[in-house]
Amino acid sequence: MNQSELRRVLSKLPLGGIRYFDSIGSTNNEALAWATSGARDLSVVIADEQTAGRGRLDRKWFTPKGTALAFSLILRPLREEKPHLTRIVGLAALAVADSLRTRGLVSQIKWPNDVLLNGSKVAGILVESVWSGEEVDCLVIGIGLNVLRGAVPSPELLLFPATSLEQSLGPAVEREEVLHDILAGIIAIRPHLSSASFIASWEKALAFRGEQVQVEQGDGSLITGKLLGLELDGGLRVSQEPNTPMAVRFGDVRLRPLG
Ligand code: BT5
Repeated sequence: MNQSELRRVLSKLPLGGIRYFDSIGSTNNEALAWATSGARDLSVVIADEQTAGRGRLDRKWFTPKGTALAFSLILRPLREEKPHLTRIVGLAALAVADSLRTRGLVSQIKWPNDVLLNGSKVAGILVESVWSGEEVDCLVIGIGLNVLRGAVPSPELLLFPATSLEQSLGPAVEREEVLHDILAGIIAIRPHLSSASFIASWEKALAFRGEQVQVEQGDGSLITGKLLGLELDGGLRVSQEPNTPMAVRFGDVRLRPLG
């Protein structure tokens, strides 16, 4: 990444600080350490390559050099944001979706943390927290976005098909500009975190809404039912057969296999 161009583009935003790495293990690890040692609100860690990028549940996230966006934004939640921190993953997903929409692309959010283009994963989000006693002190929003084709791992490494912006837009995508737009989106949407319209926009962007899905929960158990929408805390509302709506708070959504 061209660092001076990166800093020039990002200078338009009210960021708390910027740390850039040509190569790093995981930007989330760096951001968690920085948050613990007093990083300001809206500090951001950006890397051109990750050698130990992480997904949820210790899954790997691949970020080959020069092909993708991999960054972690530190938020120090305001008092009024603290009751709504389970919505932060939606904030990040909506900001990614908006940055794609301004480029003419319609994406969908695969609950809880994936952004899909044409049914394939183009971005993943990992939100982690730093606690101070019983309270969340900081959140780290890690976002990985496949920009060039070379960012997309080979299919045998994947749980779900993946794609890149290049596959929809061609190779002339400026990573710095996309990063700017996602960060600007997070900053712009953040004041609406507690509103009903926030949940409505998130819900509107959900993939598989109204369809039969299977959700694998954190403990490996499966729930099958119709994806109805979101709970107020950002959990998934699924109607299990015959007709008992329930909330899922951690899991991976798959379309239910036919038959
Ligand atoms: C995620 O987890 O999708 C969260 C990914 C977050 C990555 C960012 S990059 C910046 C920051 N620093 C980090 O270390 N992490 C964050 P999950 O839903 O658990 O999905 C992980 C799965 O996605 C893997 O098991 C693979 O199947 C698949 N995967 C890995 N790399 C991918 C890629 N580049 N594109 C699409 N899918 C990928």
